[in-house]
Formats: sequence, structure tokens, C-alpha cells
Amino acid sequence: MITVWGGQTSRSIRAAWVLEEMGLPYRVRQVDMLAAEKDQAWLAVNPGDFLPAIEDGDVTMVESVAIMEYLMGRYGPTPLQPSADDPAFPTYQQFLHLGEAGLATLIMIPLVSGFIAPKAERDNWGARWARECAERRLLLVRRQLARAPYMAGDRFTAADISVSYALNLGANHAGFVLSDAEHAYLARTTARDAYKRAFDHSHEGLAAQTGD
Ligand SMILES: N[C@@H](CCC(=O)N[C@@H](CS)C(=O)NCC(=O)O)C(=O)O
Repeated sequence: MITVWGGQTSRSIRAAWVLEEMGLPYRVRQVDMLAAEKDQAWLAVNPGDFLPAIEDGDVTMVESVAIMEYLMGRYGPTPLQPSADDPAFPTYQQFLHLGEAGLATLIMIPLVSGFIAPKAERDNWGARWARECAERRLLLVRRQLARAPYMAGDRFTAADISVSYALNLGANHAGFVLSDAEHAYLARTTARDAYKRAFDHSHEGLAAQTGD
């Protein structure tokens, strides 16, 4: 059974969403990143102390996009991942990575500056720069949505899982303002049953561990 180590707003939803779309069994273990005392079992999995991670038999992995690629590569083929000779492949590949490297990574900087940094350091040049960069990169998403309903074209792929996480993170936790097309896109992707199951499963894990 695959174990997904995650947190409430963590990128673990990307792994769980892929697993649900592919119909693969998994369990979720929640990590409280703000706990005063670190969970030693978690640190043994990822001494770098960032979420998510997965364990699959002898395989232990971090980096949410790499995890998605691993799951699709090992347990596919799946329509989530166009093959390299598919005309949709280059756009798919670009947005799969843009969702993390170009968007979520940058969005984290104003997010943590706004909520976690000491008050005097909240409004800082680096956070403003990262926000402006992410806002400009969102223009790529906006342009794609003017051309097609999904990041790789006409059908839903893992690129949408990657980008949807980033849009949710920006809009819900870092004050990014989305266009109507982006809101409609998010409504479309998160209406999928697999997303709802992944979301519920991730939160069930939390209830089980905290006894809620
Ligand atoms: N590029 C990494 C980013 C991982 C990341 O920043 N995770 C956040 C939560 S979603 C985290 O664990 N932050 C807490 C920390 O690094 O201490 C990925 O896609 O998995």
C-alpha cells in the first residue's frame, strides 16, 4: 500500500489526486509542520522536513511533481500523462512543471512572508518580487485558457493537477486575484470525483490521527 505523507494544505493533494484518478489504493499520514516537537518517523522519511513524501515498498520520494511522474510512469499508462509522441505532450510537460517551479514555489514566498514572518518583515522586497513574478507567469495559464479548457488542450491531465494546486494556493492563502476564466477552470478541475475523494481522504487521515 502506498503511503502519502501530507498536511492539510500541502502538495500531497497532487499525489492523492493522481492516485484517485488512477484508482490506486493508498493511505495518508498527516504531518503537523508547526508542531513544537518533530515527528521522528516523519524525519526519517524526509530529513529535509518538507511535504509531501511517498513510500511505496522500497521507494521513498519527495517533490510532488516528481512523485506524480513516478506514479504515472510506474502504474500507467494513464490518460493523465500524454505519451511523448502525442501533440499535447510539450504543452503538458511545460504546465506540469510550471505549476510547481514557476508558480507554487514563488507563491510560497509572499504566503510565508504574509502569515509566518515576524510583523516587521512581512512586507519585504523579496516577497513583492516573487508575487510579481508569479503574477506574470499566471499570464501563461490565462493565455492557455483562452485557447483550450485544460492546460494540455482538450482533456484533463496531470498538468491540471499541478496548476490547480498552485491556483488554489495563490487564491486561498496568498491573496492572488484570479480571472473569471481561472475561477471557471478551477471549478472544472476540482469538480472531478477523484479530486473530491483525494480531498476527503487527506482530511480523514487528519481526523483519524487527531481523534477528531
Ligand atoms: N517543490 C516541493 C515543495 C515542497 C514544499 O514547499 N512543501 C511545503 C508544504 S506544501 C512544506 O513542507 N513547507 C514546510 C517546510 O518546508 O518546512 C514539492 O513540490 O514537493
